[in-house]
Amino acid sequence: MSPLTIIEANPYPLSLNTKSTTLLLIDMQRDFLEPGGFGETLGNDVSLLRRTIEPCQNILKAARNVGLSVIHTREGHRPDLTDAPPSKLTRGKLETGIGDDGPMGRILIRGEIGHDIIPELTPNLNEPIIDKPGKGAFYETDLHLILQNRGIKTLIVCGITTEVCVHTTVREANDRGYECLILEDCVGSYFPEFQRVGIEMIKAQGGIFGWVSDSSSVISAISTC
Ligand code: C5J
Repeated sequence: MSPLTIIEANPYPLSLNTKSTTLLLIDMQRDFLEPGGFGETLGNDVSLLRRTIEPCQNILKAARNVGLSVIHTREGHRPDLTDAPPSKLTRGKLETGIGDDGPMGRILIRGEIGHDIIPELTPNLNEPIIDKPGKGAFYETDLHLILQNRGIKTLIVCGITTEVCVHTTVREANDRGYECLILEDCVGSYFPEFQRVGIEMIKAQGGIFGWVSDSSSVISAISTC
């Protein structure tokens, strides 16, 4: 069977080769998504993010079935916080912020329960996890190196949050020459307006940052490869 397929997408259909495509799942971490986590303690409605879990599970299952490369990311820091810029630690003047004790361990610290990926999307052993100190998955990580070594040209992007880590990563990917396909039902924001505008921005101007599609369109296209 051919690895080439065409995905129904906006602003126009995207041709991709499953051999040079990776599924990138961004920051599907307990502290952002779970009731009682950091995101909820900041006053956010986590159900706005949790609606992405089932479609992400579906696309992850389909990707594994057809042997598509899968990569996960997590946002977080070393326990001594030496990789966290002071500006990131102090901004927001939060009562409980990065590095402080939170409901699921120290907030956004590697190794803590809240920092881990939600159990619904547990990575397989052969799926790299990129631990990133910033919002973008390319900044101070080996993601670009891994993608280059695998001959990856196209990223199918899922995860949270749409306007922060998803957008930053997609912009970084564009500047490095990757094509990005963002799955609208698999990315989420605590702010409905940011979700809507974040998606619009990607596909505006002929797809200035890439294409927008959804999990079922990609699943039906790759399942025939
Ligand atoms: C945020 C993220 N919003 N993963 N992180 O701080 O988007």
